[in-house]
Amino acid sequence: MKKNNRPEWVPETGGSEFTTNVMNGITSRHDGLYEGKLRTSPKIIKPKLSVDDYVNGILDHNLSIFSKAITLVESNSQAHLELAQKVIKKILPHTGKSIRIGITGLPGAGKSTFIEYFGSYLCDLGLKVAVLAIDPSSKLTKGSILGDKTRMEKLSRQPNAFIRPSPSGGTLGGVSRKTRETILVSEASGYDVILVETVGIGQSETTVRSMVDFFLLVLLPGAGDELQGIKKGSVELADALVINKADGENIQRAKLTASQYRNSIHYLQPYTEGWEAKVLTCSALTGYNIDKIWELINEYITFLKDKNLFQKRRNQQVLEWVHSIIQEELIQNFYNNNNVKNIIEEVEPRVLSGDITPTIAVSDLLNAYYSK
Ligand SMILES: Nc1nc2c(ncn2[C@@H]2O[C@H](COP(=O)(O)OP(=O)(O)OP(=O)(O)O)[C@@H](O)[C@H]2O)c(=O)[nH]1
Ligand SMILES: [Mg+2]
Repeated sequence: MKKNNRPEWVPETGGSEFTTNVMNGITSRHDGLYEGKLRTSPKIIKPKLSVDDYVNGILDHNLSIFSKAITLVESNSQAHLELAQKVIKKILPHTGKSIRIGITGLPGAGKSTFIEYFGSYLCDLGLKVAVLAIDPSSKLTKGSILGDKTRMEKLSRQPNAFIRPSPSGGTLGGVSRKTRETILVSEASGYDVILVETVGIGQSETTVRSMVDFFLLVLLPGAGDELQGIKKGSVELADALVINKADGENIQRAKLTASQYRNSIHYLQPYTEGWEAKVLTCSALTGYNIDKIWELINEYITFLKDKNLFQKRRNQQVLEWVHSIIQEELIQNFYNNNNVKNIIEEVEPRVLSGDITPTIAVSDLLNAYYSK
């Protein structure tokens, strides 16, 4: 320490215990204010990533860029949407290599717990696993599905796992676009298995079915369809049913439930021609039969590939997606149209009072829509 930079009260013989230093003063004006140019703190400008930065980061498995790419895909801003589309177009040749699995079932059936065990099992096999969710109720419940990553504490600690809660906001179509594109980004970044969780109520089930290869319905032991609130339609969408919570006192009940489902499935139209949905019992708590479920999925994928159905179905799904976007956009455009907005409130009561028929009402509304 320079001697002349020490306060005057430091003794001549003072050692390093007197660490206080004196800074040189500044030249000031008569009012005490600094005369020179004030130094402002440097602006922190986050460099914007280019399309190629995103693409290279995704392909190089750069986790930070990968996460940014997902955020980009999930953004609702038009500028981000355009950038995201450019990125997706470039990564497309590197997508499609994963196995996409949908998991559905009523709240409390144990989907998240199942994914936690199953996902960890796959990671232990050396696979990279991405867990996504579609939760149409998330606007109300602030994301019940995967809203809380602690439900998947073990899996979220796995370096080979990536967990993303349901994107929030927007229509189901918007949410499904984000999830589909997140699947593509995950695949390009080397994820081998994609698990998409959804609740077994409403449209979201059909939506998830249309973006996965394999669809698993998680059920509880002991209760029949009616008690479980499961619609026949949900069972018909599934490639396999698992009766979860087959542990402790529930083992026998789970077996019985499984055999009941096996019997009733014969009468249903299989979702995949030639593949009758398989029924297994499992426990997401003890891990019982988790390995069998993975075996079954592989058997199913082999079946699809042998019949040349794997790529055929994926192609169909892409085209269905295109058409569903068109439908959604057109409907939105129709209801946002000012001419339609102007007359719809008069038209509706006239239909109800019998003044005009529904067909005439539609024709009036469409004429309003098409008139300049
Ligand atoms: N005994 C037993 N309990 C289980 C099993 N799987 C899940 N549970 C319990 O069931 C409860 C619900 O599990 P979740 O995994 O949150 O169910 P979920 O289907 O994801 O529910 P939502 O996300 O709300 O639709 C939790 O308390 C779990 O600990 C199981 O195999 N055996
Ligand atoms: Mg859950």
